[in-house]
Amino acid sequence: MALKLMQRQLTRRHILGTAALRTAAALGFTRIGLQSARAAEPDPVDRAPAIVVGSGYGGAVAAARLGQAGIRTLVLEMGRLWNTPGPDGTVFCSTRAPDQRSMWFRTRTEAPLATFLWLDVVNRDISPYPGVLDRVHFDAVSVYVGRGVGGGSLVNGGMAVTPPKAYFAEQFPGVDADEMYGTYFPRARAALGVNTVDPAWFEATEWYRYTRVSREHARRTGLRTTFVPNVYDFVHMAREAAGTATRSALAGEVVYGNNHGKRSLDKTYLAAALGTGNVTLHTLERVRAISRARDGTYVLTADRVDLTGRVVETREYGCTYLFLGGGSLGTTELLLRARETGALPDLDASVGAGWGTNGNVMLGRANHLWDTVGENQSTMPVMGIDDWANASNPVFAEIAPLPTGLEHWVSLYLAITKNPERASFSYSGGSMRLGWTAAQSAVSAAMARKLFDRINAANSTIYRYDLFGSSSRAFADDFTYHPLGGCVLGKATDAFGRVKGYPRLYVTDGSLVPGSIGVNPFVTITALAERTMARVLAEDTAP
Ligand code: FAE
Repeated sequence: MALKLMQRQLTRRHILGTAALRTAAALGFTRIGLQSARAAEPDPVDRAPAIVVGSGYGGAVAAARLGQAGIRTLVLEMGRLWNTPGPDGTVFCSTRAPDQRSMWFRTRTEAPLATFLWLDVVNRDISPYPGVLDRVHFDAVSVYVGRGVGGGSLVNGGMAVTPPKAYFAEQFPGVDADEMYGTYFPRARAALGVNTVDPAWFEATEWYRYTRVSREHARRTGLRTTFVPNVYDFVHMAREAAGTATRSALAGEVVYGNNHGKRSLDKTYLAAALGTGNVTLHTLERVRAISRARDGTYVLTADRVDLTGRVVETREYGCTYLFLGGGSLGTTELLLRARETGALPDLDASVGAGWGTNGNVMLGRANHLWDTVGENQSTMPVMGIDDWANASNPVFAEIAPLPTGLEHWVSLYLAITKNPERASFSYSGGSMRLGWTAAQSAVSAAMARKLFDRINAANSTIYRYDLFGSSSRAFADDFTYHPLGGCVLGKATDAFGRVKGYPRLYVTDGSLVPGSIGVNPFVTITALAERTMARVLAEDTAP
C-alpha cells in the first residue's frame, strides 16, 4: 500500500517535472524549477544546501536523489535546455542536414564519419551556437561529449549495457560487486527506462538488416553475438516503422539529438528531480572555479553565456554539499584547476590521472555486392560481437548503423577494446592538456584489427578506407565517445566518490571509472552514482 502510494506520488511529481521543463523551454528561461513553471518567474538561488555541476548521468542521479530526500538543490549546466522547436518545427536538427543546433560553437560540423568515398559530403558550414554535440580536441585524441540538459544522453546511441561482473570487479576492487549487481545496476536500469528490442520484430524488420548481416559474418567466424538493451522506446520504434509515429531513430537521428523515442535524462531522472519541487536548474551557466570559504562551505564561480557565447553574467554560488557531474573532462578540469591554482590545495595527487578511451576504435568493412545492408537503418544499435572472454585479445564490438538512406554495403562497428593504456591531464595557462599519445590509440586499433582480420578472412571481405577523412585509413582511433577517468574511484576519492581532502565534496560521473569498463559506459556511471547517493544521503547529510 505504502509502495503504491509512493509510486503514484513519484509519477505525479515526474509529470510536474516534465511540465516544468516544457514550460521553461517555451518561455525561454535559463532558470528552471517548479516555481518557474507555476508563476512564470525564474527563481534565483545564490546559496543552496546542495549544488550539482552538470546534468548528465552523474549529475542527474545526484539531483534526483537529493530532491527526493527533501534537500534544496541547484543544478548548473553549461548547455541549453533542448525542448523548444526551431524554425523547422523540430527541437533537434537532422543528421543529414545539420544546422547551428548540431555542434557546440563551431563554424563547421565535425562528424565522426567525415567522408564517403573520400568525398567531403558529410560535414556542413554552420554558425556558432550552443549546439548539442561537442568535440573537444587534445593533442592526439579528440573526445565527443553531449552539451545540454541531459548531457551525453541527448546525443548517444542509447545502448544500455551492464558490464561483465568479473571485469567490473577487476576495475573496481574496492566496490562490493554483489551489491552493485543486486541493487544498483537494477535500480539504474529501471530509472533509465532500459528496454530490449522484440526479437521477432528484429528478425523481420528491414531496419535491422545491417545488424543481421554483421551477425551472420560473426557467426561464420565462430564469434558470439549478443543483443544489447537500449533506452530508446522500441514500441515507439515499431510504430515508426509502421508509419503510425513520427520517425526519429528511423529518420537517421542520433548524434545531434533525437526528436522522438529516446528516454534521455530530461525525460527520466531530471524530470523526477524537478518534480520534487526541491531542484532548480540553471542552463547556459558554466562553472569555471571552485574554492572553499572559511566556514568549510564551497564557493563556485560561474559564467552565464548567451546564445552567441558571450558571457553576460558572472555569479558566485555557495553550498554546503557540492556534487561534480561535469563528466570525465568537465569534473577533472574543475578539480585540476582547483588544485593547481591553490584553491583546493589538498586534493589528491591522483586528480587528473587514470584517463582512458574505453579502447574505442571505429571501423568499416566492405561487404560483397550480394550482402546488402539495406538503405533503411535504425540509428539505435541493438547487438554486439562479444569476444571479451578471449584472454589474448578482448574486444566487444557494437554493430553500428550508417544510415545514409542509400545502399552502401558498409558494415560499421564501434569496437571497445581492453586497451591497458592510461594517460594524465596537466594544467597550465588556464587550460588542461591531455598526455594521451597516438601510440596509445594504436594499441586499440591493433586489437580491433586482430578481431576484424578474422572476420574479413572468414567472409573474404576487406576494410573500407574512405570513411574517416582523406587519409585513407581503416581505423578511426583518434576519437572516443567514452572518455573515462581523471578522478578515479578509490584513488582521487574514497570508495564512494567522496573527494579526498575535502568533506562534502563528491564526484558522481564518468571520471570515477578508471579508463575502461569493457562496454558502453552510461549504465555503470548511473549505477555508481546511485550507490554514492545512497551512501551520502544515509551518512553525510543526516542532521
Ligand atoms: P556527461 O553525460 O558528459 O554530462 C556532463 C554534463 O556536464 C554535460 O551536460 C556538460 O555540458 C556539463 N558540464 C561539463 N562541465 C561543466 C561546467 N564546468 N559547468 C557546467 N556544466 C558542465 O557526463 N554510452 C553508452 O553507454 N551507450 C551508448 O550508446 C553511447 N553512445 C554514445 C554516442 C555518442 C555520440 C557519445 C558522444 C557518447 C556515447 N556514449 C554512450 C557515452 C555516454 O554518453 C557517456 O559515457 C555519458 O554521457 C557520460 O556521463 P557523465 O555523467 O560522466
